[in-house]
Amino acid sequence: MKQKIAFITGATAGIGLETAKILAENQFKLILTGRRKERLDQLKTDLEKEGTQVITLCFDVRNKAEVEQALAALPEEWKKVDVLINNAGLAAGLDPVHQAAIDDWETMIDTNVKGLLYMSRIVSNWMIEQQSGQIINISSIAGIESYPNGSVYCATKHAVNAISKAMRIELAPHNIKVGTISPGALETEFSLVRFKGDQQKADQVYEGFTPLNARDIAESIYFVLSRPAHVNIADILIMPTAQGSARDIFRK
Ligand code: NDP
Ligand code: 8X3
Repeated sequence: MKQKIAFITGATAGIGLETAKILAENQFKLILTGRRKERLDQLKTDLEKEGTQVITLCFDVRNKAEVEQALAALPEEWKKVDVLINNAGLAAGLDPVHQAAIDDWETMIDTNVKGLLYMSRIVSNWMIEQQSGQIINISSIAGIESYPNGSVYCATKHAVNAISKAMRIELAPHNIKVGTISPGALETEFSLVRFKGDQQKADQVYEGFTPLNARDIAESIYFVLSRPAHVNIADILIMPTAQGSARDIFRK
């Protein structure tokens, strides 16, 4: 049977990294991206040792020209992508609109919304050509609820949901599945990035309860990918047991 090709953005850490591992365990060929080349190189070495075929692409999803060039340079055989996981994303800052840094807004919008669109524009055309494929966009509980100080991050994830719903309708006639995964509190490098390297602030986010880990989400992604051809899971909202809503987390 032909091995499937999965394209994962943001595979150098967190959800993307664990998803790469779980898909490698399940015989996928992988195209993995991120901006940190050394991490991509290490991941490729590790996965290839286990027999997985891997192509790494080092680019910034915010840069349209870089995205276009990197994807255009893929060997033709590797453009027959079965699965696209638009995972690269981040929060920058946690501040009210009247105080937040405008650069942070631009970083989040350019990465979480525009980067996802640049990727989807190209890869969905490859999928249309083969009349099959599956796109999973990593959204968030922040795409369903808005919380104070998270206005623009929440807006980007609401946008991911809106784009995903429209794309599902657009691509259904082409036999392409589109869905989202919406995690709640999940310990990765996410908070370290949000608080710009302040480890203490990042650790506080996960104090007093057991957060989700990246493997929890990777397993859900694999569950969605392994459904029969006629089943498309449109969204999964996953929270830690201690979490009731984006703002309500029971801490001991
Ligand atoms: P991590 O910070 O651990 O990983 C983020 C990944 O995205 C890294 O591989 C990073 O790679 C990549 N990335 C970020 N910006 C860019 C960019 N401009 N160009 C290319 N790659 C980029 O965080 P998570 O794994 O937690 O985050 C993954 C997704 O999950 C995000 O979309 C996030 O919004 C979402 N999410 C996270 C939650 C959480 O609480 N952790 C909860 C809900 C959703 P590199 O730095 O090498 O470029
Ligand atoms: C990340 C989860 O609650 O920090 O998407 O927005 S949250």
